[in-house]
Amino acid sequence: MTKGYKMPKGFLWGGAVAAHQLEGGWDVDGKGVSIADVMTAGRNGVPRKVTDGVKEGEIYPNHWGNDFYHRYPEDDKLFAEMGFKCFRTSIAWTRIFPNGDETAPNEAGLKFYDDLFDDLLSHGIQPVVTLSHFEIPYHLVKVYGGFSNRKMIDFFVRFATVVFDRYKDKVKYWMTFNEINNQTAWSDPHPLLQNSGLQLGADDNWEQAMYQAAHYELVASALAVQAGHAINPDFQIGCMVAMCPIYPLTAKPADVMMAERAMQKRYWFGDVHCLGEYPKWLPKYFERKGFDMDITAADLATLKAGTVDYVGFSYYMSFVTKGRDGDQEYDFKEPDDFVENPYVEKSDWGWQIDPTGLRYAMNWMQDRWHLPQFIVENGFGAYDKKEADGSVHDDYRISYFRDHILAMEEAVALDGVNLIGYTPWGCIDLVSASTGEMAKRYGFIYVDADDNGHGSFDRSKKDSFDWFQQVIASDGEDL
Ligand code: P53
Repeated sequence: MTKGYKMPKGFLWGGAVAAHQLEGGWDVDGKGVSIADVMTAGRNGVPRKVTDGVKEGEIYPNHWGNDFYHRYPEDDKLFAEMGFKCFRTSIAWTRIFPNGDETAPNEAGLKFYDDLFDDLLSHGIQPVVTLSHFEIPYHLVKVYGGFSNRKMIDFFVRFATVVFDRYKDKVKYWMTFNEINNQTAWSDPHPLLQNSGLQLGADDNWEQAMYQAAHYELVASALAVQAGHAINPDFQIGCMVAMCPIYPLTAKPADVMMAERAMQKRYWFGDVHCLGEYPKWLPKYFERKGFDMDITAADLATLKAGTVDYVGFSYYMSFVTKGRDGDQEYDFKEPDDFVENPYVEKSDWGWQIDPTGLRYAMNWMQDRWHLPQFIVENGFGAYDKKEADGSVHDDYRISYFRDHILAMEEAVALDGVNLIGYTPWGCIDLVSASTGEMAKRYGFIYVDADDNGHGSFDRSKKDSFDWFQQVIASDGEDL
């Protein structure tokens, strides 16, 4: 057994999920169609497709998830058995506002989360809630162009206000936009669609569109923070960034400068959320690129008045980049400018495994943003093998968690980082966001379902279940 450091009293150990990846029940009780409901299944190395509405004959794994919508009482019991103090999920926007532009919410959707939160609370587990986690109403995508449209700010703030008000006595910790910075990377389909609901054509300037959509989201987030604090001053409302630190490949000055610019381009979202201001390099960059941005003086005042209470972040991996000979612009572009890290191993999906990167990132954020932090995702997607007796021997997952939790504890115990809690991703197996697979499993709890939604959906414990239970029981000392 590895000896870790005891985490402070009240530390929030738990687990994390997102509504669209586990609930299923995609069209029940008045729920509308979300962007996740029109994304087909992909595979390791094969991207998902987005269809124009729900089409006959296509496979949409988010339609069933792991059937949490119908099975959550059983799952909450297992979370309680593991010792969870909190459970991070999202509220599916389309359960509350099926199309997104209604003025009155859907009562059946609101009731579902009342029941879920009450059940969690009855086990002593506090809900931690993300407002927008890759599940924008599809109607807002089709009719308004998602967050390319300033009107989205009002729709989002209305949604936020309704749920803040409804759950003001049940939920204390909130986050506005999941992994708001994930959309800096180019891939197909572009994360701009999943994050912000933008469907781009071949001629569109995706980069300008990304900065504009992110700006509207940041304004929407700042307004939501203010609305939330007015409803309940005890609310803690955070941002959520995908933290993958980017290292220079060597000590060559051009490599170091490129890595600095890469960090700026990936984390300026956090600067705005936490400090309430755009960093100085960014208006210069817009000017040089000729981006014509809709950013008003009123917006800038809103950003300053709506800074977040804490930094929620995911940590899975780190990246590496290098400079280009003779290039003084350092226009880092993701993922083209990534190179392999010769010093670390990778998962089966090519995600670089780097526990020290977590400690490094926590120090970096503490020094830059000066706010409490909350690790709201961390984990290891792997192919699991269920044995004939039902057991799953996931020692690779235990080993990933042991190393990452130790690095997290060092950041707290040795470096003084102020950390609120730790919620491993996909604490129960669910549908992968990038590939739509069930086979990319993260859970301590196994769900008997395959990529096509076949199986009993029965739950069972993996070896990592008992291991994490002991970590929580010892407050992080027994790893
Ligand atoms: P999946 C990319 C890089 C880091 C985190 O991811 C990411 C992504 C996008 O997939 O997403 C977060 O399921 C996200 C979750 C997601 C989880 O990481 O692709 O917040 O919704 O499931 C793991 O293996």
